[in-house]
Amino acid sequence: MKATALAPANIAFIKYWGKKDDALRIPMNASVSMNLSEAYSVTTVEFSDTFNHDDVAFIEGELSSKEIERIIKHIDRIRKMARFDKRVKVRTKNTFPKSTGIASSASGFAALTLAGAASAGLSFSEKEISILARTGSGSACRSIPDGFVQWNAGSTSEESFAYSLCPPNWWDIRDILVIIENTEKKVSSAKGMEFAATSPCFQARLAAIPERISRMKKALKNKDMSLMGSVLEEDCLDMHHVMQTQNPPLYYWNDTTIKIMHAVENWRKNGLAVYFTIDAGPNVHLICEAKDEGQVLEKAKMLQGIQWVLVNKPAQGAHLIETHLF
Ligand code: 2P0
Repeated sequence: MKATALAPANIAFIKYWGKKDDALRIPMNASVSMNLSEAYSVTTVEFSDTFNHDDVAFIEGELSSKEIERIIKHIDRIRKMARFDKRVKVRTKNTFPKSTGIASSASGFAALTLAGAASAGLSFSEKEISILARTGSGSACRSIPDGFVQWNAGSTSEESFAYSLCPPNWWDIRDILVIIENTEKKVSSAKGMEFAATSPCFQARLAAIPERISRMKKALKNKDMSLMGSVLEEDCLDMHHVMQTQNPPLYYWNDTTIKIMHAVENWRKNGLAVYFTIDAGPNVHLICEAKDEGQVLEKAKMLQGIQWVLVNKPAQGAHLIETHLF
């Protein structure tokens, strides 16, 4: 059977950095994120006895042999659960160019997991799909539930899954994603995370997270942008502080990133309620309420050294769709 899934990328407000189990991708800390409406992957999977080899490809772009290997490894997990050895055809596409530095592994592995499980005839709960997606790429488990999402670290695979805190229409906020450069990142998150515990700041970060998550949930509950903004900036800077003090250190920011961080501070001093967060790359996500979108967008487009800007709303999680890619 052929199945196709659409899955959003997500932006973490409380970030995942460091694993307690590398193979199972069980994180050291819980994280909180929002699904992005305009950055998503669509993936079609078909298992069939008539295929004589696995055939995995990206539509409009190339997949490296390493990426294909990681996808096949995930397909093998699905084959094992389905107790069959049928060969597979996989086609996938993103709404954003893979090389822009927008995390494609979260949306990609979430869509692959849902379409793969459906194509294999496995009827899984949302929790089971989230667990399986996590084993492909950690942050992919957060792209399964709807809207605003929490991923509990857990200490076993069964305990480490994501669930929705609020639906996408709970709060009309924006992630105005400012894309700065289009080169693939030099050190992958997976590689970088292996060294998280070498930072002298890592234990302090882990200790601070439960209270930070409580404040984030309070901000969500009360739709309090000033609280949400201060917590998400605090956690972003804390994660980058850990990255920059790891051995070897990781510097994901460039000159333009830092200029935008200063610009955001100035805009806020002038009364505009906008906050930044940054992942494992130089791009900056500007978080604000819908009412401020116009003003933030106008300012973002005037920034020097940027490539393009993508305006995201909170979005539904991964779901099956009827339009197949082949
Ligand atoms: C996050 N990142 O919470 C953090 C912020 C990057 C910085 O999740 O090894 O691609 O596949 O589990 O999910 C990126 O890590 O890593 C990530 P793997 P993943 O969004």
